[in-house]
Amino acid sequence: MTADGKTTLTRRELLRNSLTALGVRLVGFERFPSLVSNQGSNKNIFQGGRYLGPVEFLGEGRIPLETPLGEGLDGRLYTDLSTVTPENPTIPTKRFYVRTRASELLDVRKPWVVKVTGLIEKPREIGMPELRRMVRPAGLHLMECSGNVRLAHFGMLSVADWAGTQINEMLDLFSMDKAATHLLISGFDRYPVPSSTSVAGASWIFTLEELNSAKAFFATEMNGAALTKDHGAPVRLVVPGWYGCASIKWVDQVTVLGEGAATTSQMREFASRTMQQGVPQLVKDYHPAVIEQAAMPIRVEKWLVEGTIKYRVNGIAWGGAHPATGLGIRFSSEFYSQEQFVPVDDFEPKANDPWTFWTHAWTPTKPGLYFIQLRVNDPSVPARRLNAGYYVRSIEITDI
Ligand SMILES: Nc1nc2c(c(=O)[nH]1)N[C@H]1C(S)=C(S)[C@@H](COP(=O)(O)O)O[C@H]1N2
Ligand SMILES: [Mo]
Repeated sequence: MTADGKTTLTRRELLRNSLTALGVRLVGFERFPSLVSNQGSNKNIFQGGRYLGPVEFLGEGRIPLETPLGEGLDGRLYTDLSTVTPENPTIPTKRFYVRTRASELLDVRKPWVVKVTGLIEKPREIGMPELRRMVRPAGLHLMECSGNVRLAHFGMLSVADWAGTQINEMLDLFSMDKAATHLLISGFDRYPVPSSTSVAGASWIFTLEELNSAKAFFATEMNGAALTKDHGAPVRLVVPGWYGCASIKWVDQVTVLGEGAATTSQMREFASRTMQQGVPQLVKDYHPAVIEQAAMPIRVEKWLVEGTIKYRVNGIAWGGAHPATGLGIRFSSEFYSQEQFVPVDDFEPKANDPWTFWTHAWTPTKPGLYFIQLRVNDPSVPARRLNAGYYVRSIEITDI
């Protein structure tokens, strides 16, 4: 397709064809093992061993990673999670996943304002200088698209170091009616070309309590610099612990609402992906779009240790409301398996947001195809996606 140098495909066609036509980008894996710290029970297993190379995950498509693809609502950039290490837990902005790229209709030359209306005493517009005066560091937060799929190597998951204005602080500027219970947060979402897969119009309705307990904020900076266009410049919502679909970009309107509101088109579009019952028509029937406890491997390394081949599985855990007490892992030759889970060697959960890193040493007894699945040891922890096998990844072991 590109061999003759005459690329006539549009970016969107490229995205459509990329499953079959494009190769997977190669990464310099060699530099990672030395960076990974050895803690816990299998502490020194790999010390003095020789790193032989990575084992690629199978059946995850050939979409190029960390390359902007497509335009507008169909625009994507998938993060390469295999390069993430505990020493560098944030994803640089140009590698942070993108779901929906900035619209060509977005006019960033005229001063941006956020219109605040609804059940408040004096509706008015807030300009960026006023918003920026309240900006404070917000720390590291993870964002995951509810449509984060295996065919894109689960690359719609990233962590950045954010700064912004806490929603609460902004609301303090207003005197609210007694009936005020919810906020409708809307962003610019008009595109020159309609999307084949997504609905235009981006807004989400939260209870004031949900925004408060999540410590939601209007971000103006990520990783120490102003937001980029594709990530929602000049201002976007970030709701820590919730799926990305609630983190509205290009925020231009905040409406204070009372009880009884109907769900927005964005909420209905993402109903199944955020695990709602059917498509709720009313906000009161819509569950918070929170990320439940999840975990997956991100890099499998092959090592030679004292004459034997060993594998080191590196992974992440994220989501959920409380740090998990333990993680189990299993390597099975079938997707649906009776195989028992064994405790992950090195897992010290510190937080649910952002991600926690774990490693596990594994010595397979026979070559073949393996499905790697994780689970939390405590069955009372909600983990529907994890338990349904959503994040199962497979590899082929040829050397033992
Ligand atoms: N205005 C607007 N905001 C939006 C979207 C959109 O299409 N339009 N997509 C949402 C979805 S589905 C996700 S996962 C996040 C992605 O944010 P990112 O592209 O900065 O990673 O933005 C959210 N905010
Ligand atoms: Mo998303």
